[in-house]
Amino acid sequence: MRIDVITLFPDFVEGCARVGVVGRACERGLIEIATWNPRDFASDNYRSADDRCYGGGPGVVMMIDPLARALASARAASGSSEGKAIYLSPQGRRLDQAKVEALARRDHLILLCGRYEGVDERFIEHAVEEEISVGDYVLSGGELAAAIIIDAVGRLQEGVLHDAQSALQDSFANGLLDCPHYTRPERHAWGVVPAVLTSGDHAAIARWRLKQSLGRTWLRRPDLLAQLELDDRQRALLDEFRREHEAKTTRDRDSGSGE
Ligand code: 4GO
Repeated sequence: MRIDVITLFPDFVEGCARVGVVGRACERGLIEIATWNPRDFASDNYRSADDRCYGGGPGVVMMIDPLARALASARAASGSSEGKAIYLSPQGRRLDQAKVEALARRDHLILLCGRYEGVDERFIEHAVEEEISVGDYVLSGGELAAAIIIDAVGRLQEGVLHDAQSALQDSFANGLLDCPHYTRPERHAWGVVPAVLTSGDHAAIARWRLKQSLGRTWLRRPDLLAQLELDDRQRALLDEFRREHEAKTTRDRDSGSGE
């Protein structure tokens, strides 16, 4: 996959793309990332890429032409003559794992990072295919949001993760939150690893993990659970989790009350 990023802070985006799993994927040529700085396409000696807001008020807006020229260069370099950009903004549709998976299947993305008050609306109308938000909060620029997309999409590329299984086990891959994980030591002052995980019984381990995933999703993200159609086995596992959870909270309440 190739990702072109239009940004006033190319060093930041390139730095993000150099670390960890995605960094290794870039080194191995599984992902190619290029940045385009609208300042390099300015028409004045000040390298201006922004100007004051029509209608008054504080702040500036990114101008159409430096952005349009940056986009044209990204298109030329990537051989996609009419590719539009994805604009990262709080006005966009909220990103989720299903959207990440859809983006990951494409072979080219152009990400547009705004700064200041954002981008001239006419650029969005003409050159943006869609707006995506990484969450309901405001950032000072789109670069961190772009880095989130690059990471989430990059790690799903064929051959990027050591173990193809690990993406399948992620939170959300099956619409559920991930189960708890443990490593050595087995016994610690802060607790003991659940015995099933050291039993060697793979079927029992898989069952325990699914039960924990269902239970955690029920406890923490009932909204996700409501979107799923659980099969009989999943329903039974969740019922088991709920009974155990109920019993434990009752025990904790009774022992904590001093009676
Ligand atoms: C994206 C960009 C938030 C998001 C941004 C988000 N804030 N929630 N800020 O994905 C235009 C100028 C948008 C600053 C940018």
